[in-house]
Amino acid sequence: MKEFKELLSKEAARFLKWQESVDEWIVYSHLDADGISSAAILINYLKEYAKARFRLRIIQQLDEAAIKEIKEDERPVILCDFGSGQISLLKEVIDKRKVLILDHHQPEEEIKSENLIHINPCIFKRNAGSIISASGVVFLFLKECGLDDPKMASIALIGAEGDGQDIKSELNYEIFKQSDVSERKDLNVYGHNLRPIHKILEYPGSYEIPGVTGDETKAVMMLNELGIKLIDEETGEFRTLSDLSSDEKQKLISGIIIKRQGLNNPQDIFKTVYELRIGDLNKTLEEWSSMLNACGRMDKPSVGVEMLVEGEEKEANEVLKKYRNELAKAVAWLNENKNKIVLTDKAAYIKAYNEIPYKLIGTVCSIAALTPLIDKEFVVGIAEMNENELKVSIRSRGNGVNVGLALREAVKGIGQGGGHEHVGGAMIKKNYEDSFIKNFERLLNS
Ligand SMILES: [Mn+2]
Repeated sequence: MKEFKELLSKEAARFLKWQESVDEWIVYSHLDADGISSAAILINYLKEYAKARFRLRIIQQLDEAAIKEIKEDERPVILCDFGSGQISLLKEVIDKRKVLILDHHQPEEEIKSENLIHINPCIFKRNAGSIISASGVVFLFLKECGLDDPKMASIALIGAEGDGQDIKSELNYEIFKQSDVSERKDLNVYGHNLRPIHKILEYPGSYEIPGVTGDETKAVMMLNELGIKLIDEETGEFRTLSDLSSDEKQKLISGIIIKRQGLNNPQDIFKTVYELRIGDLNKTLEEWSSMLNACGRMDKPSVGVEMLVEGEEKEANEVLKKYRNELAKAVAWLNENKNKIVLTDKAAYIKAYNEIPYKLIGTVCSIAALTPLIDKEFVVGIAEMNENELKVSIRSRGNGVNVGLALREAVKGIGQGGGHEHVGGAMIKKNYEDSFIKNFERLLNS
């Protein structure tokens, strides 16, 4: 990625020059974990290094409404985790004001302008969006502008985790080496610091504990047999994996492996766990990113930004609880309404409309794509955004079709959308649902 590095340093010089004449920016970022991490790094830079003022807006999509809002403003603009795919819609803004785009989605077209700085590794390498996050792009760019802070490198990796990326990819690993994130081999489960241990045994994730998986009572019994206490006597709360002493941890690991004897790879229960401490909070990157994601989806992105900046989690934990309830409701709805899933050769269309909040439909599709619930290569969710528009989310299990590109093509003229190889999102006008499905099906089968 030599060309990308050259772009970073060349454009950093221009951005520093811009700062001499700008004292207030408007910043737009995406409301997922990557977008919120991007925003946290960027506003830290604007405050501490550029000494500039800003107004921050965190939104689900850079749609027409958002672009209209940008057009009506007069301040120069910074866009994170979107913008590359909407450059043609931003032409008018770029003609008049300075625009900085820090993104990792497939660019739509390239515009050359004195008013535009466009930082995106996909300009040089297709699908680079899966080897570095927007927060990683923000970090690497601002580093060239003088940012020097391991905490910001760490936050960039929360974004990478949120976008499902490999922390060992070339660019992410470079950021990792500058961060405070630690790595260790540990149990391959989600929620080392977040979930009660018996819940982890009940749903360990990618492997099975025969006789225990799926059965909460058996999970509790297993802990009893191993002599591991379920509840912390002092606080009265459920203990998490990170509360275990190393002796207890060892007992638990052997207990799991013993129960897995007879399976092909009984020892196959480990992975690299990345952990980050901010203030008094110690969490895995997965946990940080799911908390940010919850804050975004529940319309409380600023709670997420504050958690990262202040290392304070009380409010974020409440948001996470509410989010999990909402999500459980949505998944329950899907289970009870399988008859509303329209199946084609390759895809399943979940027509949820107003039964699932549109901000949750993408997550519901991810869950559906990860479970045996839906057995198709492409899971497409459709939910109501407002009176006139539908939100479309797509997840694929991996095959030759690039979801982001196919989706962009399928909504041409009837909406807007894009994404990455396996993940896509769009909004379309309500009356055009059928033509979207027809277009998408044609692309899947061509
Ligand atoms: Mn992203």
